[in-house]
Amino acid sequence: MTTPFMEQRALYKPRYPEALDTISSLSTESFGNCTSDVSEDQQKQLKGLFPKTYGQPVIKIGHSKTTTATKDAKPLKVAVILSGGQAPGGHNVICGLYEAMQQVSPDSQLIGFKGGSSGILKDDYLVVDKDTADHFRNTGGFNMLGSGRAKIESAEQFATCAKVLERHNVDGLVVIGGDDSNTNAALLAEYFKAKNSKVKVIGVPKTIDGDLKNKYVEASFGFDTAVRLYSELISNISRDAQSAKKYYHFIRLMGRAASHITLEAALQTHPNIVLISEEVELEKKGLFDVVEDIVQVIVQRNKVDKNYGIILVPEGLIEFIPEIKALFDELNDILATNSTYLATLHSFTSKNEYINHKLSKDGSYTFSSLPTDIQRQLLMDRDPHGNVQVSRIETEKLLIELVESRLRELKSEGVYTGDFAHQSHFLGYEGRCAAPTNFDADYAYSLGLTAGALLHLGVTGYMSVVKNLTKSRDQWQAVGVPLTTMMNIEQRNGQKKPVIKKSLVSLSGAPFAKLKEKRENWILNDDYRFSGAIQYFGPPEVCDQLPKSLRLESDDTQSVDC
Ligand code: FBP
Repeated sequence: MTTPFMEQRALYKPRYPEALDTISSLSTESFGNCTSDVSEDQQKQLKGLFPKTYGQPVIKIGHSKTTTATKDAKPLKVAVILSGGQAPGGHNVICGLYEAMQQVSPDSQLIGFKGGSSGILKDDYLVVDKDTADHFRNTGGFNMLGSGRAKIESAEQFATCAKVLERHNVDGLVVIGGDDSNTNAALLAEYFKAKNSKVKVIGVPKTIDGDLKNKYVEASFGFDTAVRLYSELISNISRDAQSAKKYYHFIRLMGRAASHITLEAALQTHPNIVLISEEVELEKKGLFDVVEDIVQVIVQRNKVDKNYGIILVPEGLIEFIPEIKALFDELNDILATNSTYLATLHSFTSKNEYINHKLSKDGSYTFSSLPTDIQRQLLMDRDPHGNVQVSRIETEKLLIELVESRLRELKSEGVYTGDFAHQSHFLGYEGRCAAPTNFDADYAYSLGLTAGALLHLGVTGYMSVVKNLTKSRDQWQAVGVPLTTMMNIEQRNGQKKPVIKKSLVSLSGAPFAKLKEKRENWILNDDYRFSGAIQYFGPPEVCDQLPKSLRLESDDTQSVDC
């Protein structure tokens, strides 16, 4: 069922770097040495784990003087998966990839496995052809193929994956995913190279969380659209708060461990309070310190007759509060090492008792001091990559409960005279499948073209990267970056594992500096900024905006209006 919006949006032609117009005659140049930021010891371990793919150069894709045109290039057969959480722009990556392959040869064939990597294991796929690409171009969602969080992990799964991909006779696999999915892509690339298989593996940086970025990757696609949508909703809630003057709105925002989404949304909307998990951790603030900070603002605002406000809370906050972080570390180990026994305990009370008995004295104290609902949420299964599912922990409600109880104390002491009424919100899923902004539509499409170019150039174990994102599209630069260069060794599910390093908010970076400069002014003055809805049609000033944090990281910070 189509709508006027869908019909018009389908006509949008994503913009991309000029060099990607003639993929069949591309060449690569080494783009300087590839340097890793991890310790020498970790680099040595990574080299041992990835003997075939570690240490490859970063490559720039373009037309050099030595370019050799390969007019009658061999058709490509490629498989693609969408992996992990939905992010606006996923379909455009597939359209870009499909169109890159068509440039190489009209006989190229793209197949998409359904439901993430489990689709490969089940050999469940569909053929992506021109009609499919035309139907899904510029649309949000991952519904063309579906997605999944399963991981290809055991020797048997690697072998099945190889069997399926080799039976389809594919030249390459493109994994569109976040840090964990791209880690899986690196492992697959190494596996295929070690067995001299022709299957090459390329990753594409996807996630609304914005935590898949580093010195080579400026942004992940999907972040811009999701934050813009959350910012519109926060702006609307701010207007409601300012009109009704009766509620404090505690708004938890998705983003997993990293607070990038919350930071960007704050720069776009100017809430009264914004919590940044990375700062809470650095300042070693306990749960009660965080609550006290909020309470102090509420007391101050009450003195000027403002008993309403907007508080932004990153969903990963709870993992950064020192006593809870320590509790998580203990819980993760207990849950991983006792999973078989725990599966036999069916009631929450019996699980709770067993775990409490295994926890250290401090761990048990922290755990017992939390409300039962939160305890229950902390014990929920980790995802297949060993991550705590923070989207399911209602931190905003925990904060409300503790703030309310502290304000009651202050009221009885006569320090606070207001009435604390509150609303809680969780903004997450509503942003993940929106139609991509122009920026995400163009960026994702360019990443797809780049992935196709990398496969045509015959490399493996690379991430498709587009650089110079704050410049005009003709200055965007397509690059291939070795996946192993982004890795470090971390503790996952009780074991040391190579994983792509998550990027957290840098407290010495320009976006956080801008927030610090501005946020004092937002506490008492209601400086709410109305960011408006995502605009798809109209003047470039509104349609072609970039994330403020991306601009602050790349451009002159004074030129960024926040
Ligand atoms: P990715 O890391 O896979 O991109 O997922 C992003 C995300 O939306 C997080 O912000 C959130 O914590 C998580 O997915 C929720 O996962 P699920 O979709 O499994 O509930």
